[in-house]
Amino acid sequence: MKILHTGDIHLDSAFCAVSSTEANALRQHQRDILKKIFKIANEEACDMILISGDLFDTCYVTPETRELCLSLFSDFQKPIIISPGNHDPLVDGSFYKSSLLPENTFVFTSSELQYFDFPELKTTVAGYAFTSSVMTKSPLEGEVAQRENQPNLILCAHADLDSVATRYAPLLTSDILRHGFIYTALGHIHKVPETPEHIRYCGFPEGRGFDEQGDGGVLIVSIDDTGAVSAKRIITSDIRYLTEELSVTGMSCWEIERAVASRIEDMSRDCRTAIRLELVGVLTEDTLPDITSISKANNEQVISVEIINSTLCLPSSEGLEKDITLRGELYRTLKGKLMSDDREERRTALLALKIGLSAIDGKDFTDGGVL
Ligand SMILES: [Mn+2]
Repeated sequence: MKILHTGDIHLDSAFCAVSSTEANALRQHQRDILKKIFKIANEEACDMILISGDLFDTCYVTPETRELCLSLFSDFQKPIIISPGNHDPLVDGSFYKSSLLPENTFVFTSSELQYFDFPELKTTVAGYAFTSSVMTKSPLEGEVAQRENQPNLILCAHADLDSVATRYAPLLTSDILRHGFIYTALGHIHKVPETPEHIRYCGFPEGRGFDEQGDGGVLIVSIDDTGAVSAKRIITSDIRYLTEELSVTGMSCWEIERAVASRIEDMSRDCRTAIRLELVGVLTEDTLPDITSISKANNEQVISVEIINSTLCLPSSEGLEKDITLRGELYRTLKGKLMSDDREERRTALLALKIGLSAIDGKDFTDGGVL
């Protein structure tokens, strides 16, 4: 048996950061990704689709998205099982309560564990629904229900795995194992974490911003007659967001421009990519790169380039190291944090140093790009 496992699609996202025309185009693109997911399910000859929550971004679903879902669901003909998530909980007026849902669509309706049986597939899918935007209790707590003719038992759930204090369904791995699920299809955590085998987050099918980095995809899960499970990921995204750091220590202005251009080329090689590149390292003042000229990439694969200059750019850090005045003392005090592995700490320390040196020199640090 083959299953397509997806979730966290967030159809009809608001896309507040862009104009309403662009936001409409992005919402249409999300619908195209959904079509692609169903096309993959057909091409892979999947016997069912599991949607582990957050199919929609909110409880409000646009008429276009509603129509598309209804037609894709009914055309698929085989079972589609949905666990409403914290973004699209099962509430009054929800799409999931629509009387128009096709017969092959099975939506969990309770915050307690429920089961849908598919005898022809020798499979039972367990799950639950978020019935509001929070769920503080795990539906897997307590006794394990004794069920006859135990078939392949699968869990489809929107949950925050092994996160005890979460407000988003605190499932425990130990409870999942106790219930004996042969595969657990999870949604909610968009950046796919390390999990035990056969307990998998599907991740997003396409990133919507720099908080959803990299390629998006779905999982194709195969279960053989002995109950052995294997999963492969198929990329579904047409575009992606990527953030990388580039160390430019000791480089000349020209070398930096060349390194940036080459990195942009690498980052956008396989896919249309929105790029955020953070320059780090130590430079001397006369090699400060011209950020405006190097951000202009002439490459169709590149959607956008944002260069963040986090370099430590000093007249001479060596000079400051030995400086016996307040300038040197400030540098030495901040040095540990300037070289820290933590990006935020480094950035804050650099800003503190720039402001401090400007202040000591009697310069206006609110101008000239310092703040
Ligand atoms: Mn969620």
